[in-house]
Amino acid sequence: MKTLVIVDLQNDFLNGGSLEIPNANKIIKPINDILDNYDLIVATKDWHPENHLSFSSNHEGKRNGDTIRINGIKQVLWPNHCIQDSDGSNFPVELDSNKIDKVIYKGMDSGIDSYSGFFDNAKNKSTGLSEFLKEKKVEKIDYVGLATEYCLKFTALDSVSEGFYTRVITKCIRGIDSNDCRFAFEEMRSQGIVLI
Ligand code: VGL
Ligand code: ZN
Repeated sequence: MKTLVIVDLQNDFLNGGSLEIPNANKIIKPINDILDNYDLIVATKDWHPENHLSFSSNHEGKRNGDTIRINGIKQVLWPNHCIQDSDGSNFPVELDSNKIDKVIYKGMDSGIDSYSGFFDNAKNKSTGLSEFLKEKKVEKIDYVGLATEYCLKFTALDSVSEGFYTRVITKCIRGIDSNDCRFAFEEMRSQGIVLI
């Protein structure tokens, strides 16, 4: 079963969004163009409550980009983004989202972030993605989406550790910081992820 996972392709990460990623809109058309190559299309959605710990607005005296440490886990602070049922959490209208078979939600627990589409950042709780894919007998997965050095990377790394043959389609991803993206590419490659 040819399977594609689209990571966090949501308005808040796109042009004009609260956590806008440079040139992110450029991946929408190339993603639309490959959708018909797949038998199964899954999308993840960052899906935060308003009181989520990753929002700097929920920490007095903190600003976007600051980092805090909670229960031993480093947390970058972000602008409010992808709040449940807000327009910023929606797929962009330009995406052929009618072709998506399953949406996996993550980041709902106000006390912990979830960059990966598989597990929260403490690796304590599954989102159900791995169980869903294994039930469908999926063995190989291609990944596209946002952001290269955060949710895309952590999702792909967990994909490998869950035993899936994992590829990332590089023309269909974008990141926040070009240096961090270079490190992310190296890390993904070193873990056996195929970058195409
Ligand atoms: C993401 C920062 C905060 C992502 C999500 O989708 O890469 N980045 N929440
Ligand atoms: Zn988030």
